[in-house]
Amino acid sequence: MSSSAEEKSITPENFEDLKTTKPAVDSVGFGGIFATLQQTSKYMKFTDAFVLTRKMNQKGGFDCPGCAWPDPDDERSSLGEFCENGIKAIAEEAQNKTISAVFFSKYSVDELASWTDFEIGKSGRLAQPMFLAEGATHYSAISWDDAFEKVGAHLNALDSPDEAVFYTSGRTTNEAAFLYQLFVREYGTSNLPDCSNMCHEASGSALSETLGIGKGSVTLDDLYKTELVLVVGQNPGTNHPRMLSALEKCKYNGGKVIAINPLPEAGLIKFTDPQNPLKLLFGGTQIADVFVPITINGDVAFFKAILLKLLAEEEQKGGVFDKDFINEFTHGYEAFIADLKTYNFDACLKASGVSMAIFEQVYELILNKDKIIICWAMGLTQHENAVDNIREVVNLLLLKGSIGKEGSGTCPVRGHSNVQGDRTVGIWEAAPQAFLDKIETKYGFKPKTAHGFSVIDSIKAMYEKKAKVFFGLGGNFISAVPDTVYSAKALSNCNLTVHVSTKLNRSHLVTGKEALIFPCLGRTEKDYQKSGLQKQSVENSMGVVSSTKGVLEPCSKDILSEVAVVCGVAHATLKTRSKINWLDYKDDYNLVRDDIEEVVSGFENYNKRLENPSGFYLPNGARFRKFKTKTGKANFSINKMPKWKLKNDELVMMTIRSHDQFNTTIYGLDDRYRGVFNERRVVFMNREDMKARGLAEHQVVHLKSEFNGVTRKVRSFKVISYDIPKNCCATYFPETNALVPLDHFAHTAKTPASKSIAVTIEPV
Ligand SMILES: Nc1nc2c(c(=O)[nH]1)N[C@H]1C(S)=C(S)[C@@H](COP(=O)(O)OP(=O)(O)OC[C@H]3O[C@@H](n4cnc5c(=O)[nH]c(N)nc54)[C@H](O)[C@@H]3O)O[C@H]1N2
Ligand SMILES: Nc1nc2c(c(=O)[nH]1)N[C@H]1C(S)=C(S)[C@@H](COP(=O)(O)OP(=O)(O)OC[C@H]3O[C@@H](n4cnc5c(=O)[nH]c(N)nc54)[C@H](O)[C@@H]3O)O[C@H]1N2
Ligand SMILES: [Mo]
Repeated sequence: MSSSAEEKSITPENFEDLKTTKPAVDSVGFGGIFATLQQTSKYMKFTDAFVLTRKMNQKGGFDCPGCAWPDPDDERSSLGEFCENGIKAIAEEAQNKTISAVFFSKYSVDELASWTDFEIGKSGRLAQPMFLAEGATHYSAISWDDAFEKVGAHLNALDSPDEAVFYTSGRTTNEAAFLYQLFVREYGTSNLPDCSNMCHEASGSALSETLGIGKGSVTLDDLYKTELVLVVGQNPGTNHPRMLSALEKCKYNGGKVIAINPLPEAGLIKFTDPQNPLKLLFGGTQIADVFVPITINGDVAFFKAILLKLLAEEEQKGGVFDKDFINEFTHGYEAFIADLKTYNFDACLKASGVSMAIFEQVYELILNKDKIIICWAMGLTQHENAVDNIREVVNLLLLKGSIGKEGSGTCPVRGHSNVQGDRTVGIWEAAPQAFLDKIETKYGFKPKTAHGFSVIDSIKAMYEKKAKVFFGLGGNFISAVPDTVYSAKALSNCNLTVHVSTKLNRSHLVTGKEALIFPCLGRTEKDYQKSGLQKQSVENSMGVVSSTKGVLEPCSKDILSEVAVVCGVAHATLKTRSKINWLDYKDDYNLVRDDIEEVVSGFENYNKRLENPSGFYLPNGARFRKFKTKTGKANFSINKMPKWKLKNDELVMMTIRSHDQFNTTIYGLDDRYRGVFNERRVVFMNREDMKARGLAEHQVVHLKSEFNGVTRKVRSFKVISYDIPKNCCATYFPETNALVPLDHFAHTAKTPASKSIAVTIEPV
């Protein structure tokens, strides 16, 4: 008997050999350089490693497939604009091992699913298209043409195009993403869920409503010139290491930094630039001037406390709020102030878990600065009240007039390297009508206007057998989504699951009745097509579009670019009923960019401007105080305090990234900055909470969550005592995703609440 999809979706429960030390206070430095060398020498050819590090994030080189942090517009380090975790990302992609039919005939799907995610990832690059027939135990080889026909046959057999789901992960380039959504819309559905639904969707919702653009407003230059940066719910030392160089530059120019986080993350406390030899010898920069150890999901309460104190000062002495800005550019001030006055300062501060002494330091800085930037990531977006978190951040910036002027504004720090670009070019289950109209004008078919499925809706639809084909362009759906066991059942209900991937992952093992793996080129590889070597383009977290061009030879002759895969699937599915010559695009990507220029605003002269080595900025109204909201102004908003309470002995759990992973890709088993080595099945707890439960260091426990009467459980985690506020705990994503209830998500944005899960700890 083969194991069930539910069994295969869960990571193995066995332990490695956990070692813990005191967490680091310093980030990068020699430790980072050592880790980088280790990573490249273990998994890559030395010559490849050399070529890659020289070309990474260089003008005319390739865009790092890691995070979306921008490159400096002007000077770039001649050593390569890279970081330890960028090197890990490319080492993972440019592995010197490949896997093809021989590998898949040796290992059954069941056996592969019994491996850890770390082992699965290290098996090598996918090198050949593979097919899993109904009832088969092993994948077998299939030709590209047969595979495309199979997808087409399945899609064309559905009763309605809405029975198919087309997921995108944020590494996909603008060119591939644009063609993909175009195909999906011509096929007839708007079911385009993407990783953004689980990531910064709440930022998009909150910012569109309040400032008229779902993206951040600042540039890198603003960060250098600001007086004060708040880094809220973000761990840049691990997830956006190059951001630390920008913060360091800001500090050098006299700026101050406040870090608001339940954990004293190493990079935020002290940073040593790996590209500056003197700093390496003489110690790094103290980054955070104030560290605020907030309770998980205490941010609305904390910001309300700040807003109340600012209001009191404004009413007593005046001169605190930027009244000229508020009068000219904003809407809803009076209603916002009236609502704010209904809150009590002491109650807000208490709910935030922050001491009066620390509060006052933060308050003084905010009171006395006029150029403020607020940066945030998943610590704000993955809560039920995520949209409120971000709208409250905007309220603060609006009161201070700190938007649309130099050194001020919003900075949601995006995750995947092109997640922002994918949305810009149309990967959106809820695309605006104006965009759909442009598609209709250009291509002569009417795209579906009703909104499609987000990630959460897609899982429900598959579970209820309303969706029967799942297609993933990149990503690792089963490990990334909430409620693993329920979601595995949902995927296994499908007739066909297809993944376009560079590397093997758990989603290839938790399949529909039939499954396909389409191996594709990665960012680092050369993309040869009929018209010659192709470049592609991406948009970073600050709205700069630039080109990316691989430098290594492809890992196999039998893999295709994502663009070629999309064209192949579109051609095989739509055949003569299409109004588009799909196969032309793959021969020359300039044609795709010409189309994007016609359909998406801001891309005038796309091909020409892409020749600029630094790329070009997309239009951004908020940056210039042009707010394209319903009121035509920047909107104040009214946000409630989160209501939910912990029961009995529950703790609130956040699922976070270790230093050795990129989302579901596990680079290694260490979390160096947090002093955790050789194990991922851990739960970080406050010492008092451990004591109250009689738990010893490294004791083995199970974790349980209860939501709306449903109990979910994950087994075998070791307790680590840590500097985390009382009643809070932390585990790594994706091992505990099975505890995240599918129906616990951010209002408006539907982002799973992966950072506020009520759990109980059960000693084994
Ligand atoms: N190396 C590496 N780089 C990456 C990624 C990766 O996995 N590895 N992932 C990429 C992606 S897709 C993304 S979205 C980003 C993610 O980047 P981050 O958002 O930095 O990633 P997380 O580990 O989820 O960290 C969230 C941080 O928020 C804090 N936090 C949790 N809950 C709260 C809260 O309620 N309030 C506050 N104030 N803080 C809270 C946590 O302690 C943690 O420091 O990174 C991108 N870059
Ligand atoms: N509990 C919990 N869950 C979370 C989160 C959390 O913090 N906590 N974070 C959420 C967030 S922020 C995100 S963004 C999602 C991430 O969700 P996803 O984007 O779906 O997951 P990744 O792990 O980034 O995807 C990794 C896979 O992408 C494939 N891949 C890598 N590079 C390429 C490429 O260039 N092309 C193609 N076609 N494939 C490629 C590889 O096969 C690899 O196995 O997870 C979300 N899930
Ligand atoms: Mo993300």
